[in-house]
Amino acid sequence: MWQTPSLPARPAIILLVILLFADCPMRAGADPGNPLPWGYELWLKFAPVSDSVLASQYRASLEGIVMEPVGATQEIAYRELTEGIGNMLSRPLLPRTTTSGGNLLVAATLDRLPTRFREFLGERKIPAEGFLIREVADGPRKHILLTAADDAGLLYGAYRLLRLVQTHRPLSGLDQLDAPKARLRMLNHWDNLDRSIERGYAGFSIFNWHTLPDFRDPRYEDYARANASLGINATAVTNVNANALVLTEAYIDKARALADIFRPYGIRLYLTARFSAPMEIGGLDTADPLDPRVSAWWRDKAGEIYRAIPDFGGFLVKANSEGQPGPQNYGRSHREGANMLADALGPFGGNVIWRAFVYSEEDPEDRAKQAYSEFAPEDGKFRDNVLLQVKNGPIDFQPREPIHPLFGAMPETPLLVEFQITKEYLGFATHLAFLPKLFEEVLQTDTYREGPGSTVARVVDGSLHGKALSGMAGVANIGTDINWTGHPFGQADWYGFGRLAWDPYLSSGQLAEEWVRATFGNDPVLVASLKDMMLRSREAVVNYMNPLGLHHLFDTGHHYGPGPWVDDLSRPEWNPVYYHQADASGIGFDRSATGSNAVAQYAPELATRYGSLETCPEEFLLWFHHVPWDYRLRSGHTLWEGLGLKYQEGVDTVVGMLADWQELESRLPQEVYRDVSMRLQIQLREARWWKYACMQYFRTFSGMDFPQGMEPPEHPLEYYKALRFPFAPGIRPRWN
Ligand code: GCV
Repeated sequence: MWQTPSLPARPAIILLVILLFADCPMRAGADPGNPLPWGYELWLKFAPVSDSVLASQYRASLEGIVMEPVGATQEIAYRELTEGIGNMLSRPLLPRTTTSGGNLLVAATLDRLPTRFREFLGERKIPAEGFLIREVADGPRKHILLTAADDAGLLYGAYRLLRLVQTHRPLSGLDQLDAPKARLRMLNHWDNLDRSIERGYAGFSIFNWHTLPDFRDPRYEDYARANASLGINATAVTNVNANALVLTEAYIDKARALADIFRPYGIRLYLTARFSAPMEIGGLDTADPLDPRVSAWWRDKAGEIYRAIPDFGGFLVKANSEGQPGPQNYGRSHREGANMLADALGPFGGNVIWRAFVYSEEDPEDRAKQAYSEFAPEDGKFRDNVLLQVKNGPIDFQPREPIHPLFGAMPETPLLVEFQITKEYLGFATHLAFLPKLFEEVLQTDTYREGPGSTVARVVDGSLHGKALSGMAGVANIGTDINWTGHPFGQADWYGFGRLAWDPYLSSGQLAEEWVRATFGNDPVLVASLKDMMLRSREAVVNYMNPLGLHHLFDTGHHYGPGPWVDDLSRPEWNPVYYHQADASGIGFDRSATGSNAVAQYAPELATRYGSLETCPEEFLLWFHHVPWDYRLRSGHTLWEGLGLKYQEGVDTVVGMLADWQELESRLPQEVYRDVSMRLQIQLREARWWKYACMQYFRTFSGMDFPQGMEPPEHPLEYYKALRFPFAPGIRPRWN
């Protein structure tokens, strides 16, 4: 939800600092005598292996490299392997031939692999973008073989091998055949052409459209590299609340420059298409998708783009949603709009990614039901190159939501699951909330659409309905901040998203551990404590913001902090009171059969589970039910008591996180230690703010005393209601 705000003013000093650091390169021109500030290198530091026994084992396994790179992507793989392994082993990884002595790293795509190494594949086939890394015997010698069917696979395999060494995994007996489970693994940037970022909390956009195409900021390549290291293979670089200008000739040329940089890293560029572009930049008097002049305009536009960017991915479209233009402006359906664009892109191999995030101010139906009602009946009626992009839950990236009912409900339509990596609703860039925990919860939820085991992960990988085209999109949390993500731990969200897009079955625990090892090193105490802290962090945020299934209690527009009392916005569903429905009798949105019946949009197993008070998981209680204040929770507490105690639990978890962090001071780089300490202090203060503000407000309905065990509020309700944040970051500028 957003509202048109006044233009955010940013102090000149912040701009100056950001610009000073904005073009800081990770690789190109990095000066070894002048190390980069902490965080810029992300999880790609490839620091020397500190354990001397392990380091000598690695040195013995990797005595040289046999690789004759062909083309830009293989050159990158070669550079990564030689530099990365050289760094980690504190000695160069020198080129060799297979006839020279020693245990070697042998890396080549299958078509260039020496014949005697092919036999090590056996019957196994390496899929597109996949790779095999295997320790193979060559008489008394043992080589590490890295091979792939294509260049992208070789690059991904190189990053995997680097990760194995970086996280201190053994190479002996290694045998990993891996490939991405989904075809499309994508970032969505909500970046505007003026470099502001809608819901961005880490500075300005890294994409400087003003200086493109001539100025090729080294950061573009560092960005591509970071994505490629995770397997991300697509990016939409402009906001879904789109500006038609990006489709003009000058901007297509700028986009070409970006696409050229991304291409060797296996990344295809997408742009957001404003549906009214034929009018705004094409001189037409309509954007009606059934008007032949409009479809001809889009066909020509597609041709123009593909002449500049032959591997252009396609358009990402937000239409008839939150004020964006779309086919419904002309009485046409989403299907008609999407198919018209698909016909324009189809001849060039492009896709249309059509977002299902729609809800209408004219529609009195429960907002949680509207997307399903709109799209489910259209299944099978979209062109093959249309993907429907569906947010993880039916409302809007809340700290916890049940899964979107569209998952598994459109067997004939390719689907992309959309997550938000930027923390619009999870505390911006000051709160630590490890999002892969949220992503994992969604991915592992069973839709039951094709019987038990029909998880959302199987929607992502396409296996649920045999789809070749499917995947995952994440709204990026990246900006010009020197560490890319503002909060140092925001890097873990980018990392975890990318890894899950590659393999939606990975566990959040594994991802936390990988990231900590790659980022902070392999000190076992650090790894165990940080991993534990990260895995607790998301539930803490749920508890102190939106416990027991409450949702969208955020203050208006900027979504910074609590505003459960807001009831004066023009559209009912923009008001938090719409979502919690607190009154003297209780609290919660009745979406059971006696209420909006949103439960009926799920498969019967979930509909029954969610629809009854007795079986509804308590984490979704107030999402699906309006519950009396004195209702007994499974703990034996009344709902009112349980609510207060959940808020308190969230606060207490942050107290624990801060204490754990403080224990680690001597093991952490000072600048990160200080940075995260300050952010955790803010998080703690704000967790208390959420608890006090919400409980004070809800008490006006429950009329009950605060439960024992909950710290009493610091201020009266009016104090919290009066707080204002006119310059909170991330709001869309007025002119867009
Ligand atoms: C890009 C939410 C956000 C908007 C965002 C929208 C969307 O409503 O508040 O800023 O707009 O989602 O996903 O399109």
